[in-house]
Amino acid sequence: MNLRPRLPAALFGAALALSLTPATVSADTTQRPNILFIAVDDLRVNLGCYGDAQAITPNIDALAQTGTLFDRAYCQQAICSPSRSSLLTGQRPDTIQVYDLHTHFRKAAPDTVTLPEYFKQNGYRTQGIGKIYHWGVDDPQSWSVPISLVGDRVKTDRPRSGSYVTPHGIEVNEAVKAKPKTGPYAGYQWGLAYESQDIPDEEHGDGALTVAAVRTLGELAKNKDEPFFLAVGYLKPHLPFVAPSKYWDMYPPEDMDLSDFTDAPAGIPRIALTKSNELRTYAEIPKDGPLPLELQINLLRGYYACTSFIDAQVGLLIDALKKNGQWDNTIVILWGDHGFHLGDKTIWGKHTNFEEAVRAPLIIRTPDGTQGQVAEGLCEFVDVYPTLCALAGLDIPGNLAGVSLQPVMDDPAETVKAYAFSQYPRGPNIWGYTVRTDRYRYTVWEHLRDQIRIGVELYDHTTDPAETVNLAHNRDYADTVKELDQILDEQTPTAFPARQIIH
Ligand SMILES: [Ca+2]
Repeated sequence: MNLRPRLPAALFGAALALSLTPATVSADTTQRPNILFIAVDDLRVNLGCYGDAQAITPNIDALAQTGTLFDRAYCQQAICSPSRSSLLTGQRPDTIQVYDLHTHFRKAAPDTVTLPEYFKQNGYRTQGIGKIYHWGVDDPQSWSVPISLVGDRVKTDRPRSGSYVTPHGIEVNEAVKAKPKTGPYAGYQWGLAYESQDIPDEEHGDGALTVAAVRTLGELAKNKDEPFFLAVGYLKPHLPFVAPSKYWDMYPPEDMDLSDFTDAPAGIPRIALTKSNELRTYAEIPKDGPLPLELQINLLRGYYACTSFIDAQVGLLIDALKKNGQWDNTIVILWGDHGFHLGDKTIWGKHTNFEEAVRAPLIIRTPDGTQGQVAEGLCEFVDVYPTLCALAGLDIPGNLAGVSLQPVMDDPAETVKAYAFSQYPRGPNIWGYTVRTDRYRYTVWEHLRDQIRIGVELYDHTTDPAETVNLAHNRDYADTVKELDQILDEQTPTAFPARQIIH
């Protein structure tokens, strides 16, 4: 996949059409802008507006054409809860001490004022639908009303997604629920990793979230005295890759671009890789070793189908804003909580410090902002909190780790930071710390208890955007490694406040 920005000419037509849509202005234009905050689980930059030629994502592409696409936005840790907790508190993982899926940020930082909570304190009605915080670590004080995790479920007699008879003739949910010790599903935790059925969107979990979100936007439109911060969190394209068959039909297997199925980078420390363990908990996925090509093609199709499914949901949200007369007074932000490896470097999943895992989509549009611009400077997800404050005209709290991206939205040639930092653990005492500069990605893996450096990686993005060759031990780059090491150490107190510099 081409990782550089690409804005197809055809999209400019879409943008023009949008700009000519008759404006329906809110009754009270003096009030603060509303926020529609769309979180998408495990969404990498496999979007048309990010230059992915095989992605069919017209609605997100059109959204990007109404605002600013941040081409190099990085999460702070490539897994759900640490990334989300970081973005929603505006703090780095080391500050809130959230590195896993079950630790709540209020354990280490009880007095944190979260992004939605801050808006609530400033007169907003804050409401959540779907997956905003990770499951089980919701933050009730963030919301004006309790979050709705499942949306408006549709009653149906049809078999639900997951109730599925495999080619082996075994009903998957039953087989996996029983955790059979023998047979084809022995030891698996979940059902199938991918699935398609010819059923309406709203019979899926994400479709039900859209129904609830559209209903809620309609209700909010009746209360013009109170601005809203509505967070909608979609579950796909997170595993399992389940989407209605019409989205699968967009991606015939023979048309899939398989060029990203690559080997591990040359000269890499083993610890940088994963064994794709999350995927391997799903039925019919080999417990170890390489995946058969046909399976990988179906997984790829499934990921793209789920992405197009979510794209359609985003389109329905935008349609609702326009129909309700909210579009001209609503800031829309769309972000994926981290990236995802789709067979590149032999990996299926996240949980790494590579570009594919830490880079994720970030698109922000304001009603009066410049349309269709691409910001190529580095930014981090900790920047989202101060940015939304600035755009809504709220004071930026002084303790946040990030900076406002508003100057970039005013002039996309602006850059507000020289480095983007991410981190990933490989056990209680083993950490990978990574810094992205304009040109390089530099990563160190360190064993804190044993005080040893396990491995070092350097990738030159001017010649190797897919990070296929580790240059850390190449003599020609010795000075670069030294310089980046120094930057990492100098920035550690703010970038990784829990890191112990051991070399
Ligand atoms: Ca996620």
